[in-house]
Amino acid sequence: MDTSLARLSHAGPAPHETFSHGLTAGLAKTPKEIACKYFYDEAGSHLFERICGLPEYYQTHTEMALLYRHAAEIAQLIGDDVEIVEFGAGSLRKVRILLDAVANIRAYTPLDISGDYLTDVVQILAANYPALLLRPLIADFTGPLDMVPLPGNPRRIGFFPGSTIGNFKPAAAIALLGRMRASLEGGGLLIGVDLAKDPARLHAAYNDSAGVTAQFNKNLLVRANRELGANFDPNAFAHYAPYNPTEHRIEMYLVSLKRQSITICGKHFDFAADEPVHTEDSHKYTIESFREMATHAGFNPRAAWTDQERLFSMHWLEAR
Ligand code: AVI
Repeated sequence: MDTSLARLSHAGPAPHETFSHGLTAGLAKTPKEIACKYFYDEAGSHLFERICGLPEYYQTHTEMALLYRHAAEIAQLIGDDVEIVEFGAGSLRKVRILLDAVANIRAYTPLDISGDYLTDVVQILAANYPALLLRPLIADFTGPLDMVPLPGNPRRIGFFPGSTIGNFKPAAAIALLGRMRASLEGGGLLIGVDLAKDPARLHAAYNDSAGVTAQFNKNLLVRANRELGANFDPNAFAHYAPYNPTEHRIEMYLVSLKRQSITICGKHFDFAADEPVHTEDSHKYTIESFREMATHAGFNPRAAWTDQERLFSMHWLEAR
């Protein structure tokens, strides 16, 4: 590996983005909410990995199958002499499909808020792809996206799998796609998007029989207890994840099972019996509705791939 560019650039979270600030600000709102970015501490990331392997959670294996099946066509659209920029902590299994299919990748730039995750990525990939230039970047991809150009300006290709775009409300999703588009400087974006489907299928995916999604949701409370000395009893909250067909999204909540008062960092929060705390939205699109959204963000949508059951989609978008 060429280590000259593999130094981790570090920004660190601004004070208003820390878990303690985000949690207490969200619980002070009416209705109460906790931002879904706080799911992903170490325990939460492991729980999410387990979700990805659940039989009900069709998204991960369907997306992997799409990537394998269409790798040659995707590689042709991407072209060669490119820099691949991955937005957020992805599964290395997914990006490897691209690294193996695309000819002559100049650099791989994984962008994530977790330095530990990036260190692991660099170690694993450096061993397997010794000729690849790795330049991990510690950054929040929802913020400004400034990347130093590589010598010779290879075409920039964004990779944003896993339908993480669905966790943003449509207006915020368009804004995020717009910032990604600007950072790609005329390149392209390969993005995975979950599709609207039978609500029963969606409901099962977010209410799995093994209870892993419930544990993932309640990990927010466990994390608050561990990191901030809060006194949540996770058993006094229920995991609730209905599908909202009007907004085309799964909504996740933690519902207080009784009247209770919780102390976090010296602040008191009262919960009524049956009071919900909103923890996540996961929007579902049709291929057409997503292409329309991408167009609003300044992309020209080109190819789109889906599976036989039309569960999940991959899109190739060109930056205007
Ligand atoms: C990361 N994100 C796309 C997942 C989703 O499906 O919205 C997070 C998740 N929440 C519950 N299960 C999985």
